Order: sequence, then structure tokens, then C-alpha cells
Amino acid sequence: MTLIYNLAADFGASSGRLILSKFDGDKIELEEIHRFSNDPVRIGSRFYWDFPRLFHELKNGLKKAALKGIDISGIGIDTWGVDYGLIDKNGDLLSNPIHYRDNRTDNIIDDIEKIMSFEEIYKVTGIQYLQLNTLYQLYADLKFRPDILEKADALLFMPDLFNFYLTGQKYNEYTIASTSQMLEVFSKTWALEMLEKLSLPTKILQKIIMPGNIIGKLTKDIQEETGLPDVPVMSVGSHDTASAVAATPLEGENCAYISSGTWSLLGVESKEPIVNEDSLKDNFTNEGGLEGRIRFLKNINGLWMIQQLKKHWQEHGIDVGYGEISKAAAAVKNDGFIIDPNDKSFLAPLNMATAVQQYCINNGQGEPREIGEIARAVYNGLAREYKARISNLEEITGRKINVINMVGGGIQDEFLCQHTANITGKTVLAGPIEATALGNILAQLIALGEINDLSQGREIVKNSITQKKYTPQ
Ligand code: ADP
Ligand code: LRH
Repeated sequence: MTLIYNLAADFGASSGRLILSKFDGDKIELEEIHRFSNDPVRIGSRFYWDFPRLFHELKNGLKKAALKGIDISGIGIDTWGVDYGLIDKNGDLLSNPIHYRDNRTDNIIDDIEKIMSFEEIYKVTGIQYLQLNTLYQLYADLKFRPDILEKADALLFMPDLFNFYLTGQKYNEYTIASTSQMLEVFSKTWALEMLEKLSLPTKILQKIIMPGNIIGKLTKDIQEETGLPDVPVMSVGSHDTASAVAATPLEGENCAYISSGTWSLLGVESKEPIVNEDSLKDNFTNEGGLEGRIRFLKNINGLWMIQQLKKHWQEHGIDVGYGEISKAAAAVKNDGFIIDPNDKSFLAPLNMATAVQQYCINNGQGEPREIGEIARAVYNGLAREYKARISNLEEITGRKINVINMVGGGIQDEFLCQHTANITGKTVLAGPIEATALGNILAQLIALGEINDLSQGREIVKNSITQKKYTPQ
């Protein structure tokens, strides 16, 4: 068979990367051709995406791909969920997109509750409460910068925004739109009635495009600048977690997944949305996946805490890497420190080490002082949270979970994988690391007719990687 080459651009919080894939009909090989840091910037009191810089890096990656001189069949873009850019009728970006860790949504739920209860919103959207959801961000725009919203002609989620400036085509891709809390969960269409009730503009919403279609071809300008020909940009699971779950080799209903990176996304795949009193009580979400599958999951604040600890220590002259932090945490004598990862104080603290120490002191545990102790408090908190949420999942779905498939960059942390197995008492199957890029590529290969469907895609993932098994000890 002829070899098929595709490009996946994945904008994660720990880094952005462009990955070139080679498909030979049986397996997919990945080659990372460009990696760059993704640094949001605080200006005044606002916390922004550095969109121009990231678009620059995207083009740098495309230039590197062009230099390879191979025939590229498609490009797919994914980013984290919920964030968006607003553009005017000329296609100009009205402001640098604001990052979801910005504090403008801090009390927005109270404003919204006066008009519609969370329960009502949940029944329509099936989406968990997180103050960072697009719905709350957009409401904050209405409250704090209505002038920008008035000028807006289109709301484009971050992958849509990259796609627009690559192709000139405006769409809202379904999986990323599903994170907004603005879609009706069952019909997969905009929740217009709810949005109108909240006085949010609906004319800025675009046509929804499902993963697995062609968005458009690279514009002439982009072709000239990058040296690539008129390659199609494809709609993929443009929410990074949708792509990660797509490439998770789940073996049936008794498997749960943890997509482990900046966040831990823990859940199961479901054919239908699950929206009932229990899912509401436990704040589980119904996000969209490939082939109309539902990602029934929960967001758990994840390795963001370890990223921020590493940054803090490095800024203070202690040059520790992820591997060393993980080993130090595994080796501590006092392993009793534990935090609640979902505590508000860990969402965007100025100093993560102090936030962890303060939490432990406030909760009568004393003060973790060494690197290993502080990190261990985080790992213990994560593993305890995984155990509790798996048990919620079992109750809500009636499934018995035997295996946890862990995927994403976080599985390079062997202590985290083993600790997860030990504390949950479940077998952990770790792999793939680059699940998001693989899922992005799978959607493209399905669209190109090279792979029949997601089940075949997951078989191909299994052929392409080695999974590591962690048994509870
Ligand atoms: P995202 O897509 O959210 O940017 P990734 O899936 O790339 O995140 O995962 C990044 C995380 O993986 C880091 O925050 C770090 O905790 C973990 N990690 C990466 N490399 C290693 C390593 N060598 N050892 C242990 N952990 C690692
Ligand atoms: C993970 C992720 C997660 C979202 C969060 C904002 O990268 O996309 O699924 O909820 O970022």
C-alpha cells in the first residue's frame, strides 16, 4: 500500500507540537517535527493566550513539514477545551483570546443562577460545572467587555480559530463545541433557547462541523509562506481530550480511561448521554467524541500541579525534572500528606508549593517541606480522587471497572501509574503517550477512507504502540 502522511498540530498546556504520521495500512508511526512552549501571558489583570506567537509556531511547523518534500494528505488541529476567539466581520481578531485560568469567571455562576439554575442548564447541556466553561466566560464578556461582544461577528473555539486563519473557513467543530456548555447534549445542536434566556448573542455561533470532514484547503498566502501546496485542513476531534479518547485502546465496557496531562480526564465511553440525578450530583460531564460517541467523564485538576511545582523550583534555582520529582515523591519516608486536587486554591495559584503546603497545614497534616513530600501530597491527592471517581462511575453506569487505560504525557510518570493501580485496586494499562496526536490522525484517516471506523482505528493504535501493564501492589 502507498504510505499516507498526515500532520497533527496539538496545542497542549505543557507544550505545542506538530507531529507527522506515516500510515502503512497496518500501523501508524509518529515523528515529532516541531515542539514549542505554550506560554499564556498576564497583561494587567487579564490572562491571555499568546495567539500570534502560537500561529507563528504553527507556520514554523508547517514549513518544516514542507521541507520534508512528501505528499501530505491532511492537517488536523486540536487544543484544550472551552477557550475561544471573537472575530469581527472582516475576520480580524477582536482581542487576544483569554485563557480559562483567568479570574473573570470567579463569581459568574451567581449571576447566572439568578436567571437559570445549574440544574436546568445541566438538563439541557449535560455538562459538569466548571467555572472555566465557555458559557461562563461568554457571560463574563457580556458583563465586563460588552463592546467586544457587540463587535463580534463569529465565535471560534481555538482550533476553529487556527483553522480559520489557515483556510478562511469558519466552523465550530462538534467535539470542541461540546465543551462549551452551550450545546444541547442529545440533539448536538446549539442550545439557542437557553442562550437567549441568558441574553447571550447567538448570531456569533457558527455551523457545527462533525469530525471527519474537510474544512478547506490552505489559503494561497499560507501556501506561499510555508511552502506547502493546497493541503486540506480536516475536522478532527479538535478537543484534545476527544482525540486522546479516540486513540485509547478501550476493550469494552469494563474499561475506564484517564487522559493524563495538565488535567486528568477520567471517564468511560457511552453510546448515549447520561444525564440524571446521580450524574448531576457527582458533576459528571457528557462531552462529544468521534462517531457521535459520548465521553462521560470528570475533570480532575491533574499534572498541572506538578508542572507548576517544577516551574517554581526551577525559578528558585533548584533544577529538577519531572523524573526526579516523581522519584522523590515515591521515596519519601512520610507519605501521609494529601491534598484535594479540586480545591479552588490549586486552579491558578501564584505559588503552587505554598498552595500545597498551606492546604496541608490548614487540614491538620503539618507542613510538607521537601520536594518529595510536597509532590507526594499531589500524587496522593490524585490517586485518592481517581479511586473515588471510579466508584462514582461504577454506581452511575452500573458497570464494573476492571481496567484503567491511562494515556497522554502523564504516563511517562511511572510512579503515578503504579500509585493509581495500587490505590484504585485496578489494573492500569498505560499507552499511548501521544494519544491526542494519534486520535487526531485517526479522524483524518477515517475521513480519507483509509480506515473504516474507530474500532479499526483502535486496533491500528494497538499495532503501533507498546502498552505497559501496572498491577495493583
Ligand atoms: P498536555 O497535553 O496537557 O500539555 P501532556 O500530555 O503533554 O500534557 O503531559 C505533560 C505532563 O506529563 C507533564 O506535566 C508531566 O507531569 C508529565 N511528564 C512528561 N514527561 C515526563 C517524564 N519524563 N517523567 C514523568 N512525568 C513526565
Ligand atoms: C485538557 C482539556 C480538558 C478541558 C480543559 C480545559 O487539555 O482540554 O479536557 O476540560 O483542558
